Amino acid sequence: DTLARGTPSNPLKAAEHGRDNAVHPQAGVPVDAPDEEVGASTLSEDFASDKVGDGIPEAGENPTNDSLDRVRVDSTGRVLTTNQGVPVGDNQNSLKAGLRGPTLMEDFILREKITHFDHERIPERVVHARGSAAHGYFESYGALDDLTIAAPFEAAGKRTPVFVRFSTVAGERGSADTARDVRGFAVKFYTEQGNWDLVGNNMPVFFIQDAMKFPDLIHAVKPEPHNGMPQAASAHDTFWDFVSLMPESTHMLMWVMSDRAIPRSYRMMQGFGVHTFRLVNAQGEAHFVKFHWTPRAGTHSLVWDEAVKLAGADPDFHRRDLWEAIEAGQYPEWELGLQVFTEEQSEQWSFDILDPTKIVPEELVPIRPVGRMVLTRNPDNFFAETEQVAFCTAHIIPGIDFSNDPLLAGRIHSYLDTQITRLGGANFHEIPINAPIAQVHNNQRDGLHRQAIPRGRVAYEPNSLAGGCPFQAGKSGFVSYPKAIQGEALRGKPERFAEHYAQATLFWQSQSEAEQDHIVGAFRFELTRVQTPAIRQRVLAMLRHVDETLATRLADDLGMDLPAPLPDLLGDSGVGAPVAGAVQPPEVTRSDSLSLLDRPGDGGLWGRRVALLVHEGIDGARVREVHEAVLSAGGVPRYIGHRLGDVSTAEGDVIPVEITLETAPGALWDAVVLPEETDDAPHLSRSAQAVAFVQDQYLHCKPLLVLGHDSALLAAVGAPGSVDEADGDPALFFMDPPATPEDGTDLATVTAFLTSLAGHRRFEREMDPPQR
Ligand code: HDE
Repeated sequence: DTLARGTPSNPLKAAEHGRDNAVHPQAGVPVDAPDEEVGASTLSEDFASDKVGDGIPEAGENPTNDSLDRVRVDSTGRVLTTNQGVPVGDNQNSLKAGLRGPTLMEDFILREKITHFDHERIPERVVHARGSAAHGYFESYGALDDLTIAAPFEAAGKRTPVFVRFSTVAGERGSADTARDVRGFAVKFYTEQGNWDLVGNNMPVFFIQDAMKFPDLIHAVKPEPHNGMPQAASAHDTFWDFVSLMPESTHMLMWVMSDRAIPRSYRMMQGFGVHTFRLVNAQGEAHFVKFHWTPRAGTHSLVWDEAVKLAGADPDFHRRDLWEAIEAGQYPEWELGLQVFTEEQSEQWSFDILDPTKIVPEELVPIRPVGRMVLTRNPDNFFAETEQVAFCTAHIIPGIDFSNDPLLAGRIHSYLDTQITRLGGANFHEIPINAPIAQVHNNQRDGLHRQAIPRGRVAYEPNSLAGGCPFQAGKSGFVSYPKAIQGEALRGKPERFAEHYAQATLFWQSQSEAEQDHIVGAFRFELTRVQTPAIRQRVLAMLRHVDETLATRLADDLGMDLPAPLPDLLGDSGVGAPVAGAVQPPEVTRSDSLSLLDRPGDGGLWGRRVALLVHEGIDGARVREVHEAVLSAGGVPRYIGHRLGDVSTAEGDVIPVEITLETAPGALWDAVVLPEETDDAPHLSRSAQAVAFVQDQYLHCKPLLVLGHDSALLAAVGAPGSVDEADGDPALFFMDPPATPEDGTDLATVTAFLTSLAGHRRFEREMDPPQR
C-alpha cells in the first residue's frame, strides 16, 4: 500500500500524466459533471503542455495505477543485479578458465541472462497481432438508470479508467500499420463491478455469420501456407476464393474495400461493438443495444497509393501518430453512442439483429450519445501492457448481457481460451494490466505463475470453516438475463440470415462519388493480384447483386466480360444458393451516415503534420509566420530540407532543418508549404526528392500553400504552377506577396489553407479514373 499511494517505484511516471488526468477516475465516485454543453470537447483549451502539462496529479489517484505502480520499475541510480537481486560486478565478460580458455558452466550470471533472453518471446495473437494501446478514461454524460445498472453509466461526470488497444487483423506483429485491413478497437473498462471489455472493430459488420467459419476465414486471409505470402494483405487468391464462395461476406467486403480500411489515424476512425448486446436495468428489464464510438477528430482516411508508400516510409505510422498525439497532450477523444431498441421493434425489420453482417441503419434507430472517452497516457512498456493485455468478449459486468448472435457465442469462448496459450496459463488475469481494480475473491487456486497468496485452509464453497466466505452476491451480483429459449438442437440459420446483398447496396449507394471510385479501385487492385481468373469472375458475379454500375466498372477495369450473377455460377453447390421466398424490401436504401464525409470532425487540425520546405535564401519571416499559425491551430509543423543543418534566410538569419526529404517523404505529411520559386531562380524544382515529394502531395489531394505567386516546383510535377493557373483547385493556395516591405503576411490565405487541412482531402484533383 505504501508503494501504491504517492510513491510509485517509478517516480518518472507521474510526469507522464497529462493535465486532463488531473481529475482522476476514482472507482465509484462521480466527478463534477462538465460545465460545458453535453458532448462539447474540452480539448482545444486543454492541451497546454510541453510533454505533460502542469498540474501533475498524485500518482496512485487513478485506481488502475495502484496495480501498475506496484510493479513499475525505475533503475535510475540503482546497481545492476541478477533476477535474485544479487549485485553483478561485471556485465561485460563471461567467466573463463584463463582469458583465452573455455567459458565455465558455473557462470550462473551468464546462464541466467541468456536463458531469460531465450524465452523473451511469447506467441503473437493469432489475429490482431499488430497493435498499439493507451490509457485513458470514459466519462458518462448522465445516469442511464432507465436502461442499465452498468457501473460506467451510473452518474453524470463519472469517470471509469480504460485501456484501449487498436490493431490490424491479418498482419503479423511486425507488419506495417497502413495495410488495407479491418482495425480492431478494443476497450477495457476497469469498473468497480469488475472489468468490462468491449472488443470491437472500426467497421460495424463482419465477414461471416457463424463462429463455425472463423478459422476458415482467417486461414484464407493469412499468408498462404505453402510459401508464407503475402504479409498483411487480403490481395491474394485464397482470401478471394473463400469470400466469393461465401456471399454473406459481401456487405463486409464493401466496407473493407472502402477508405475505412486505410484510416489516416487510429484517432480518426469510428469503433463499433458489431454484435447486438443487451442492457439490463435494476428492474431486470432488457433492451437491445449497438455500441458506436465516434472520433471528435472526424473520420478520415488515406488514399491507397499513400498507404502503400507509408508502409515503406514508416511502418509504424499509426503507432507513432497515437503515441505522439498523447505525448503532445493532444488527447484523442471519442463519443460513445448507443442505438437502443426493443425485441418487438427488431422483429419487424427486414434483417435479423442477431446477424453480424447487418447494421441497424441510423434512420431506423438514431444514436444516443452517452459519454466520451479520452486517451491521456501512453503505456510505460509495450510488452508488459500492450502485448500482455487480454481482451475477452466474455468480460461483461452487471447491467450488460449478450444476445444470441452465433458469432458472438463463438467469441465468448475463443478469447478466454486463446489467452491460455498466448500468456502461458490460466492466471493471465493477474498480470497487472489485466487485473481488475475490483477485488478478486474466489476459490480458484494454483496454476502456472500464480501471484496471489490466498490465506487459510478453505478453497471451497459452501464452507463453514471460513464463515461461508467468500459468499455469493445473490441479486446484487451478475445475474444472467432470463431470455426465453425454445426449439430443437439443430445446425442451420434463421430465415432472415439468408439475404446478403441489400445492405451492401445500401452502403454503395450511400458513398460519395470519390468514395465509390476508391471502392472500385480497391476491388481492382485486389483482384488484379488474384491469379485465378475463375475467382475474379465469381467476385464480379457476386457484385452484380450489389450494383450493376459497380460490377460493370470493375469488369471494365479488369478487362473482363460481366459474368452471370452469382447463384447461376455456383449452381446447386450450396452456399451461394438464391434466397428462397420473398425477401422483405429494405427499410432504408441510402444513409448519409455511412459516408466518411458525414463526420468531418470539429474543425481542429488534431496534430496533422505540415511540411515547410526550406532552402538557402528562403523568405524566413514568411515561413516562420506560417509555422506559428500551424502550431497555434493544433498542427505539427516541421522544417524540411535536403540535408540536416541550418539554411540561411534572405534576411540573414538561419532556420534549422529538422528532417530531410529523404527520411520523411511526401506520404508522411498532411500538407506542404512551398517556397516561392520562379523558373529563373530554381531552388527545389531540380531535385528529384523534392519533385517526388510534391507530386505525392498533389496527387494524394492534400492542401498545398505557396509562399508567393509562383512555384516552379509545382509546375515541374504537372500541377498549376502559378496563381493564375490555380483556378478551380480548392486545396491549392498562393499567398499574396506584401505590397510594401512593411506589409505583413497574407494571413487570410494561411487561414484558408488551414481550414482546408482540417477538412482533410479534396478529391477533385484525383486522376483515377482518368480526368476528362
Ligand atoms: Fe476477434 N479474436 N474473433 N473479432 N478480435 C481475437 O483474441 C475471434 C471478431 C477483435 O487488441 C483473438 O486475444 C473469433 C469480431 C479484436 O487484443 C481471438 C471470432 C470482432 C481483437 C479472436 C472473432 C473481433 C480480437 C486473438 C468469430 C469485432 C484484438 C487474440 C467468432 C467485433 C483484441 C485474442 C486485442 C482478437 C477470436 C471475430 C474483434 C483468437 C473466434 C466480429 C479487436 O480470440
